[in-house]
Amino acid sequence: MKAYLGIGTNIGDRMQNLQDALDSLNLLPMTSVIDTSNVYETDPVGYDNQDDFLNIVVEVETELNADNLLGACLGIESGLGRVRIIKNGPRIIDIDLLLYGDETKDTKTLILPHPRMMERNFVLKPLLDLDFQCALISRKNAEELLTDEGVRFYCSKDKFLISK
Ligand code: GSY
Repeated sequence: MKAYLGIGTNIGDRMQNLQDALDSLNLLPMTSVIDTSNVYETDPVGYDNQDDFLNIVVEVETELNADNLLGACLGIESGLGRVRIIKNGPRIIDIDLLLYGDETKDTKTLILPHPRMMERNFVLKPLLDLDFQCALISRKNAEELLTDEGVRFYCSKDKFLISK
């Protein structure tokens, strides 16, 4: 199954945090990173008094089901040192499951598509770098909602080393 993950970081060496997250995703069973967006520097959303984020969106191919993929992402966040102190506050790494194929879901632990993804320029801008296909969300709809506010190109995806 093809899935899209939104990744954000605003503590420490942000590019290294993104690379570490990509390496960890590639180490998951039955899962490969297929492509990543370019990197965007973005104004914090939800809690202003914190540093700017770097954000990317990543396409993975996985045989894990959506719940197990989400669990694996939470495990990667913990493994990379994320601690939850302030709601919407600074974080070494945040990995959100945005889309899992064309699956819709609404449980206590997982809502698909991600309920706030279409309101967030820091998700839409990198998502549109990718050749994403999803019956639930059209490119046109994402393009119409994107405003570019608070989102700046930071560097090319070529800075990442993706090796399986
Ligand atoms: O939901 C992801 C974590 N997050 C971010 C983020 O990744 N980027 C920006 N710009 N703001 C954010 N607020 C939260 S919470």
